[in-house]
Amino acid sequence: MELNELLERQTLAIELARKAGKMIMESSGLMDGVVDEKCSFADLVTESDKAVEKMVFDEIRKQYPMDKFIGEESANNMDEWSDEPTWIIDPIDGTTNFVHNFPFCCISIGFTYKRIPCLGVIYHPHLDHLYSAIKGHGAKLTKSNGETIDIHVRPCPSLSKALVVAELGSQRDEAKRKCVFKNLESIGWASHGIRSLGSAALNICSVASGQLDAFFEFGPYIWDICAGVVIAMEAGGYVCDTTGGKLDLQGRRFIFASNEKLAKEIADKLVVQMDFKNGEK
Ligand code: LIP
Repeated sequence: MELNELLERQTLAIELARKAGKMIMESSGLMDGVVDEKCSFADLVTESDKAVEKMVFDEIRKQYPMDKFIGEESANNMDEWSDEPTWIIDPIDGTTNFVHNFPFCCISIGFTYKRIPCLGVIYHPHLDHLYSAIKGHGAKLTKSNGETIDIHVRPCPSLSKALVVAELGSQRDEAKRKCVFKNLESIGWASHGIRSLGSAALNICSVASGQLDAFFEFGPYIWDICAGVVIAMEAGGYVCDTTGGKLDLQGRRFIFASNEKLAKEIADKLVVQMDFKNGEK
């Protein structure tokens, strides 16, 4: 896909991310609002998730009616992921934070062509921070004062010098509980520490902008990470599967790190793996 076609899509994605951010800020704090549960009592969805996703898809369809769409809140009736130009969107990443009025959630708009993530836009409305990247053209942050800066991962020589983000996730079954806590112990005890912030997309942006050194998780979906993959790699980061192998965007397990050596050190230290592609939930 030509750069000008991606730049056009990036402009639309940024406009819609900011519009979605306004919707998020006008409706946050829904503990007493309409909150439904998905796979567990900790896996939440709100009317705002659905409204934001509908707005974004409707607006994109007006300009790109032939593009395909995959979204968290309509995943069961969306397009199958293919080589076609495809928008992959998490309308509110960090929904649990949103419901609890904890100011760490975002909209994540990713775009793939021939199954390659090539455009990512992530907007954190509480800070008015907009992260954006086009494959091969760097990663940028536009701050609340309107200044746009290039973002880069920070050098980190080893896990023993790393600040790592990891999540409990929203599943509540024994296999996941074992995976989360055995790995938290193994990685946490060998690092400067673990942070758990509740948004995969913003965790990735924190690594991409040099605030954290690595993020790993078992469970999130393609819409949680698609935009972040572009931003992290364009910021000089390294992305792989939790085994250290090639990232599978649909594998629901990943390591984002500031460099390959750190990513591989983390992969070696993960003591429990989960295989979501072959049956594990
Ligand atoms: C969230 C992810 C997070 C994960 C949560 C949840 P959502 O996405 O960003 O990394 O730990 O369980 O999946 O559901 O808020 O869009």
